[in-house]
Amino acid sequence: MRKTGRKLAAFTLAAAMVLSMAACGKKAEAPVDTTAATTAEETTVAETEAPASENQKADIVVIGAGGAGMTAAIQAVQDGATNVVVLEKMPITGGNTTRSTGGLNAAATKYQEADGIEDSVDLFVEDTMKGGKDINDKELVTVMAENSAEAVDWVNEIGGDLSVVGMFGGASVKRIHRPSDTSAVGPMLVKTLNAKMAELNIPVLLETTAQKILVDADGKVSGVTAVDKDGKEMTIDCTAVVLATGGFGANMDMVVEYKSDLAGFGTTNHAGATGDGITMAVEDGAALVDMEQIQTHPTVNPDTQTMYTEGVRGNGAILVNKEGLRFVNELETRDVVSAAILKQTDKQCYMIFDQAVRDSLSAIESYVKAGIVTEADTPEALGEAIGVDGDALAETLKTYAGYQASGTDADFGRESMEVPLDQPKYYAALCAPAVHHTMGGVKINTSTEVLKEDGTAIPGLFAAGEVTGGVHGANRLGGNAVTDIVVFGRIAGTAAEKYVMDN
Ligand code: MEZ
Repeated sequence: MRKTGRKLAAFTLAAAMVLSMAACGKKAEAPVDTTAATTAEETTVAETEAPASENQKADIVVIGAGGAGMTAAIQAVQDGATNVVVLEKMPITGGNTTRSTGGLNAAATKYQEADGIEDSVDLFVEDTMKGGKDINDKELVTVMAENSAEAVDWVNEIGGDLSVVGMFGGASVKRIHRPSDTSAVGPMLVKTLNAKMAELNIPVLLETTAQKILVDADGKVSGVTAVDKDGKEMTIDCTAVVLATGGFGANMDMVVEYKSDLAGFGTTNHAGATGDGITMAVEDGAALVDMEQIQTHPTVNPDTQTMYTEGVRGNGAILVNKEGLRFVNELETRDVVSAAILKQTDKQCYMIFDQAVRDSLSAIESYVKAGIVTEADTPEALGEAIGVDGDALAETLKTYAGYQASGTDADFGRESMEVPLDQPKYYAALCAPAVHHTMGGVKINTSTEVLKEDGTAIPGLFAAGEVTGGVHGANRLGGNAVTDIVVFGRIAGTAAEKYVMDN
């Protein structure tokens, strides 16, 4: 049974009122039941008459307005939830999803079928387990793979655009789904989720940092305390919480605490990825899993920390060291490629591609615009421009073109070689590995319930996305983060709404 029984608009307007009154230095007041309220004016009157209190009420509080949190909130409302509020500590929504480029991995989709790509849930599970060195929670991986095709459809149904299928590291077949214009997936997804949140009137309190998930004497979730940008504290009583605060890839102290050899590395993460949700869940007894499993992305500009999407390699680019030589199968998993780069001169390498690759992926235009790609008319001139032996680079490209023509990479066994890399212009981008994804986090079951060390669930607490651990094991495959946030975000929204109805 729904406890608060208010229309969604009640929280939206009341919440806005809390913020504006806090800004005026007035004491916040509890929203009264404004089911009948249809205008801001009526709600304002009702609020003014309500007894003074710091408390707000919601059925579900989602902590974190990244991809997982917004997906959970939308799904909960699509399932019938009427009083959902989302808290976001940053001034904008999106979290790390905003920075996501490559796409969403999904198996057995209509888009793969249209391209004649044979894939299956089993193969997706197998690739993900292999990429994760088999320490992944196979049940979670299976649920992710089983729901991946529907995740693509759901994103498209709510106004998104995932229809082009490409190749990524660690995948046996083309499986990563990206926008039809081959642009970065993250901005498209965040824009889509923002628009759906607005259409469904789901309130987001920006610059509002959750501090504690409250539990009652029976250990059930009962609310969330939070603080807004002016330092005003609030408590939101609620029945369920969806934790979707992301990982800790921007918290270098925490990264180094769990994996000391990453000291001094850069990060691809947005500033808000500091692991607060993990700390909050632990305070309530949540178990953690795989915390020391932290992934570096191999192709990150060492000066700007801009990530060059793996899609550039998937569409044909190779990696060469400062001697102009290839040194790895560029489509190996990220742990393997990162480790290989760290063995090269200066622990850096160059990603090399040609005009055909540039034309195949519009995400590349942003790197060119940012001035972090060097171009030249010939391989020799490119080498000279980046301080690499031009003859060696030209020889490497000639050899690679031969491998591409024969279909056999005699040096490193790369299977997908999309293009011969012989179309001027030629391009080079300096790369080094940087912290990218924290695979560890809060332990969940396949219903996204947060689990304690004894395996029992914390009633009313659900989690989805990078705040959780177990899905990706020791190494996440590129494209699986977006699958994770959409699949488990949706499951969390549904589970939280059901929990509210049952409690
Ligand atoms: O999943 C990712 O991290 C991803 C797709 C990154 C990228 O290289 O684009």
